[in-house]
Amino acid sequence: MRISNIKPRKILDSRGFWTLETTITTSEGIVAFASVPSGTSTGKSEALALQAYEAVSATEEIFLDIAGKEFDSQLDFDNELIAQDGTSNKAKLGANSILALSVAFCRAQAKSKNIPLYKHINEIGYFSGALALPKLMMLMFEGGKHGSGSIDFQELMYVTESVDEGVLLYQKIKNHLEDEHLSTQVGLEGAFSPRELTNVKALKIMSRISPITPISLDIAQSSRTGRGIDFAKLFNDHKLFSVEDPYGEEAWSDWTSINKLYQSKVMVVGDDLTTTNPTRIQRAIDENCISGVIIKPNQIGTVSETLTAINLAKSAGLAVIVSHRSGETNDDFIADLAVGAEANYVKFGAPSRGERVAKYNRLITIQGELFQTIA
Ligand code: 2PG
Ligand code: MG
Repeated sequence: MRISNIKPRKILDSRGFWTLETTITTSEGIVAFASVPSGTSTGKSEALALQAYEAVSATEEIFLDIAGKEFDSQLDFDNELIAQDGTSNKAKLGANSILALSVAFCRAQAKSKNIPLYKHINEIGYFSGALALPKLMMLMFEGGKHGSGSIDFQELMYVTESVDEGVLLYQKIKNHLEDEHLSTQVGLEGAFSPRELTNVKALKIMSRISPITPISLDIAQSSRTGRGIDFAKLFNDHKLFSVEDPYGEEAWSDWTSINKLYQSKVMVVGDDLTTTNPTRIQRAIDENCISGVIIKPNQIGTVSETLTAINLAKSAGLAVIVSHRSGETNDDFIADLAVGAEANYVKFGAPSRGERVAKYNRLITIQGELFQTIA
């Protein structure tokens, strides 16, 4: 595939910050686009994004090198971008400039093969071919850097089998808050963030509303200012399915301890620890730090490296959770990625803000295509 034209532009993300959208045109006349998200509680070892206006110039610079060149595969294309950048963390050309091109290329190839994007991802990642819908970690309450109240765990989620189930629970929580005259204000990812609630109170509401639905937490410890957490007490008092980023991003030995102690009971999930970076995921595997891993393409910067990270995680038996960022666009690529890469779970926020709903709605469309059903 050859790229004959590109058009990068600044667009807004869900927090009112500028981000990048890039449209490519291939010599076959295929047009494909991608826009990139960014985080609020970013891990220190994530690939670096440039300011949106700088990313526009960097994309134009990249084009000078790739224009008209033949690229046989995603890997071929991504390797060219990685080589042109030449840094270990995409600091020169920016993970945002590179990822927008990489995802647009992926879409263009799917279009050229005339197959759905998730199917194309399934093929280029050499996954098993058994396409299924992932389970959902659907966000109900949010705090820390994502909220504005006194909840300081970043995310409190229900693990549900379907969008239907998650949406029903979200509405039940909303009704409960209204009945209790608590605020239904939402945080960055559309979940409730009432000033009056604490971590424990929010957890209690979730257990009361649905005692049988498993609960997942993202502590986001590296971004937390609150006191250390007594995990023995937390796990004893609340039935938790998983806990993400329970310790700081460089506290490797603490991770090993908590994972060894609780791995039969609670899934320990790496996000800021692992940053979708195969080298860091390998270290987390070697040191037995985690049993699940968050996958965010913009943490590493190309589709190929994201697929490598997923395959590595799978080969070590880790659960794979494909995740959005707090600063999102309406791009729904991660829904196709999750299905195509046969992820176990997705984390797309609450079902209540356009940029989150875009991903859920794409999952519903894919579900319809795969199983001829409505969610
Ligand atoms: C996380 C993400 C998404 P952010 O920590 O898992 O919820 O947050 O995009 O702010 O890093
Ligand atoms: Mg996280």
